[in-house]
Amino acid sequence: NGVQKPEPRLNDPDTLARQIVEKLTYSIGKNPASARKYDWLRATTLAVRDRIIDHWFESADRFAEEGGKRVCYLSMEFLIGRMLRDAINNLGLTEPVREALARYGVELDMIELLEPDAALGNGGLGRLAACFMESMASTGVPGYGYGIRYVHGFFRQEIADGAQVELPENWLVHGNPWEFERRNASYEIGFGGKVSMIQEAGRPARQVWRPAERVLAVAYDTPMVGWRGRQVNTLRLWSAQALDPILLDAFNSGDHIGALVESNKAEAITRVLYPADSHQAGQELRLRQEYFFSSASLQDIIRRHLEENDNLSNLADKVAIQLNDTHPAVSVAELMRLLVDVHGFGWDEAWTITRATFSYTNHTLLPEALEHWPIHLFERLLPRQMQIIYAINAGIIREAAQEHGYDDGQVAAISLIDEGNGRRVRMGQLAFVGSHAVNGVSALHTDLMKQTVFRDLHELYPDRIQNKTNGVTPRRWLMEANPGLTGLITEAIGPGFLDDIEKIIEIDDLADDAAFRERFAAIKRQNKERLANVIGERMATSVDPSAIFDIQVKRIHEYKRQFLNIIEAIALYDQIRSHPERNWTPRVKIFAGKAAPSYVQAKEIIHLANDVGRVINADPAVRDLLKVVFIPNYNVSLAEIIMPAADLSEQISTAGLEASGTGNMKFALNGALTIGTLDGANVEMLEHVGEDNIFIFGLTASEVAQRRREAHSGRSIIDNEPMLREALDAISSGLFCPDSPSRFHSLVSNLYNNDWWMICADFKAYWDTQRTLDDLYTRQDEWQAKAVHNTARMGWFSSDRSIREYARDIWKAGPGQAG
Ligand code: 26W
Repeated sequence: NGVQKPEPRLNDPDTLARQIVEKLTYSIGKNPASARKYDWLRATTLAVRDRIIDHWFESADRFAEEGGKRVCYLSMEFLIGRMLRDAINNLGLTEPVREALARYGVELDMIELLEPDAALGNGGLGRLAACFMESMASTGVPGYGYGIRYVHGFFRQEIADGAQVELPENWLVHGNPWEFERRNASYEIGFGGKVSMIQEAGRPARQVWRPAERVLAVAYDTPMVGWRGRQVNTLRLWSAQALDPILLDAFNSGDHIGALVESNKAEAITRVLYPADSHQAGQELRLRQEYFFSSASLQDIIRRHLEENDNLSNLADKVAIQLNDTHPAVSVAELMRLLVDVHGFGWDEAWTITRATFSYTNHTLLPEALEHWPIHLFERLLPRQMQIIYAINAGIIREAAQEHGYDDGQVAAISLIDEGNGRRVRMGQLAFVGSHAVNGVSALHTDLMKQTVFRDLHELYPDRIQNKTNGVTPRRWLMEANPGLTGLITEAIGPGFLDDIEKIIEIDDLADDAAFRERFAAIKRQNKERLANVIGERMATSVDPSAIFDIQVKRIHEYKRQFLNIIEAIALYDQIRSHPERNWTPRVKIFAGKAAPSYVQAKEIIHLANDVGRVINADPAVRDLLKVVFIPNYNVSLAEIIMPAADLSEQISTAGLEASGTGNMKFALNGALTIGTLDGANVEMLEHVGEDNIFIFGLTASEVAQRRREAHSGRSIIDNEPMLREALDAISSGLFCPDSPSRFHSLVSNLYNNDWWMICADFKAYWDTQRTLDDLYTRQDEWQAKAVHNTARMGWFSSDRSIREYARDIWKAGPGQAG
């Protein structure tokens, strides 16, 4: 076609060194002698980026040529972390880049640390979206991520006098070399205003929405490089801008501040990520964010479709849109509006297209996390979408009553409008009815979806819910985070597992090979030393790498039960002091994670972990048999250091509450043993690694439900369990917080009063299991054999497998799918 193809780029260190220096010179204006580390990072990024762009164009051309079905993954969060290491690993450039930089005395590992994390997410849901983007590119699915370009990502956490302090995060201050602004891809997004019926001659009457406000959504694209660079997909993030950045009338009449009010208000939409992952914010700005990115994404999808097709009637054959939780669920109403009001479709045909296009993933059953918007707010901000939701609801109710004979009670249960709580729109119900497939993220979670939140809709549409167990990308979470282990496995079984992670099972028999086990253990030891150094540097606490590294890292939440873990630490402290003669196995209990700023109990748990650590770590009586450390500011980059360094992974949520978990998978893949409840994906991990290689304790989900029905309380358990009672008494006495002895009183009294999270109920089983692990750790051969089995048997938990299942069962897109 006459377009000149760029010369293929060579991947040898000479070529790379030349290109990096060229970037340094002509893009950054430095020479190798004057360049600082940060300049080298930028130059390296730009040189690597050029190669990615070549692959990116190739991928785009290929999709256009093939005309296959595309997947659009709509997510309010993408918790990506650093990008350079991932990009060069997937391009196979790690060693040549390392060597190229070494020629100038620059260490790749050092400059990588200067890249800020892209922390556009809270936790599990956002990180899953990032793993899925990488896996779509790696498995050949034409995937487009759509989300929000927050100026401020997830807050930075500092610990001051034991308490969490939130500080703003500023990842864009030095610019972002990975993104490309696309001025040509920008759309108007309306809010508020009125809907009126218009009747034009010779056409059916139709509704027209005239928004009172409009803002511009501007696209920023980031390439997502798949394994071996075979495919590069696009993450498109929307930034809000005012249509008129300065109101000239106001400015000219001297009101310089007033002239900027509009643009401030518009830009506020994408200024900051909401840091709550378990309570609905309920604020107007949040709903604005949700609609803003939903509408922009749909307008973009429609525009591209119409560039390649005559009309929208075949939309569902060409695009699958995945809703990552209900945050983009307003898309269901918005697509209906665009089809009916803007593109002239009849209601029924529009509804068929909409349902065939969307699918929805649920990530939580916690009632307080389910999104529901007050009708008055919804109506004021999105009047036409509200009308459409009423109309969708009427259709569903008609179907339920006429075809299935539903009575009023059953109708109320499936209604999109919750009449009981001051009238609200239930976003889960909207996402469900607007989708052809709805999925949970682990087998247990999917079962519970059918039995609880979606019981009535499941009855009405029994084929709609299916399971898609989560996974994690082995590139970031094994190869990049644990090069030592990757090298050992490659030596043992060859590099085949890098392309097909399920081949990692080939090391399973080496669990019986003493020499292999020793090398496996030696790598774990190095990774523990690396983490010990981080702990030493950041917190001036020394920890002994020969102790068990017992780690719980994740968002802080009552249902995740960091409190149970801390109570066990206190009980152990007490026992070590009372029985110094016993043969205690040294342990380091490591915590990290952020609490939502308004979540009082979660912040108290952080405070307790820090207070307990201060006392225990300073007590000579424990003789370093026990340490408790809380590492501040948990993020993706810290996780990459932590996961490979764990002996023991804590996955101890109250059964039935953790939808899946993905940290559990990262730890086990890196050879940690798991202590955990029968919750989320732990259940399937048990099936894969075998019951000898995982340490399960505690109530099951149905036992928890049963106890809650019986209004179980902790008091009688505490009275009969001296170790638990003494630990709680120690907390209540102010032993860990002499400056304010009542600090943790409410945390403790909750246990006596109702023990909602079953901490008392599970304490003894947890304690006993921990002591079994103490004992096992003294038999290193056995422990390391189990660790090898864990790594060997975790291949199934790759996000490549998850993505292939979505592609085959839900999207009908990607390699091997018609379309
Ligand atoms: C509206 C406030 C809000 C924001 C985010 C409520 C809920 C969320 C997310 C759904 C919370 C979340 O991240 N859930 C986690 O999703 C992971 C990926 O599927 C699972 O592995 C975790 O178990 C689940 O807690």
